[in-house]
Amino acid sequence: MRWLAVALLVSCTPVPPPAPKTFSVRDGFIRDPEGRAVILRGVNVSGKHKGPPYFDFHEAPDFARLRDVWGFNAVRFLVSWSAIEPRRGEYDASYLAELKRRVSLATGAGLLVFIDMHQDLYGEGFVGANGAPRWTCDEKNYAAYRPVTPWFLNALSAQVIACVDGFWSSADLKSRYVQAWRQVAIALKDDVGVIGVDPMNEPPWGSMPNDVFEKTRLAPLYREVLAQVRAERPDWIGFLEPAASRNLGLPTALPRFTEPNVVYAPHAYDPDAERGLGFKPERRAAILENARALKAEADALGAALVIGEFGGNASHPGIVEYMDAQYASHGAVAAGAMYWEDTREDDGYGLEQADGGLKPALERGVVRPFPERVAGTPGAYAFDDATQTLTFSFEADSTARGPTVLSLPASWRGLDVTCTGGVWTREGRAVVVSTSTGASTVSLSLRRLPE
Ligand code: IDC
Repeated sequence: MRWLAVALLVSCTPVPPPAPKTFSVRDGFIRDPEGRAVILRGVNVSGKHKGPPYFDFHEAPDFARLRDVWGFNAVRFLVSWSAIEPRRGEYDASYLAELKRRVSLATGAGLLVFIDMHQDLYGEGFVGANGAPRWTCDEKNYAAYRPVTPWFLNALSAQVIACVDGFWSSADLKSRYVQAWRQVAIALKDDVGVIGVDPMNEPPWGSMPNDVFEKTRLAPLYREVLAQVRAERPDWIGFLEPAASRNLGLPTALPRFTEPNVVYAPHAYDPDAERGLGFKPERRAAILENARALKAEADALGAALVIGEFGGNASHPGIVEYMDAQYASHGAVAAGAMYWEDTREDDGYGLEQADGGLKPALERGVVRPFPERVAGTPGAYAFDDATQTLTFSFEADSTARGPTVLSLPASWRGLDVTCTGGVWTREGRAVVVSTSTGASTVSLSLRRLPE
């Protein structure tokens, strides 16, 4: 009898609830289904995505190269409201089908994808601009527009501001926008490699003070977009940007969201480099300081931090130092970061030359090893270009299932590894670290051996 009672007791012990099979955000990091922290490093897949034909060159081998040769694990994939709803109330089914196909090529290559609804300078009606469809604003604004260079100064144009204000004060247009997002969610809902949405690129604040705008206009729109897409995919993470004013150094006033699974996804550029002046090495400290400020803002929001855009023109002076400073700034706060952009152009931000080869300066500055899955709480990661050494430490967490994984570019062959607190093995391109229960701090140093 006693044995039976014990057996019953054992068999009645409640089974712990199954871990979510999806990605989520907890304790300042994106978490994979195994509970490991995920650091996203990758590229913006953009280029021709901003205007017709709304896609660039990427087919399966191009996504495979990003993952298997350069070692990235993520893509910020650009879509355009103009492409989705070219005429009011009419969705372009062939665009949405091609979107599904292209995204499936990226996720099929092992990349995690989040979707960015892009806009620069309101929309397509303005020469050189992209985003909102032409029908969303009065033609007289487009006709009166006189563009200046560099492109971003056109945000001050009276006509652009008129259209921006028109959008934010129109319940009807905002509703069309969130319904366009719903179409994206319907198209991509079965793709498990799509992990979230970036509701609006660099939201323009128009004539309202930027902090009032973030609280009264932007945050409510984010909530509506999240509600719409989560009706299709409850697990999708919100990669939420501050107003574009953050690029001018103005801290965000976004409120903390009650919705779960939020990533703070600002952009980080050096203002002088953006104006085409190249990068001055003495600006490194400012880049590092800015990432620390962004991390503090993410913490205040209860969010993880992913820098949704950083990048530079490889033909301008100081590009290696610029990208090295960027990498150092991301590593110091264990943030994810997405290079702007993977397109093909000789004079521009494109990672690839017009003929398709990787630009050597960007290979040096951007194509670097990083910790991609961490069974615990990531500490800082850093890369020393002179000695070709990655250093990284983390606090192991025995509740995380699965090992810690560091992603290396395929060009990293010979390797010298020092590891304390764990046991490492090499598996193809990756270094895989397992931790015995009890070990808390794990420290790693990976040095690339000369060929
Ligand atoms: C840039 C492109 C450039 C294009 C311009 C306007 O690199 O070829 O002419 O947009 O469409 C951003 C924007 C992103 C910019 C990028 C680099 O989100 O669209 O791309 N940038 O300037 N914000 C700050 C920098």
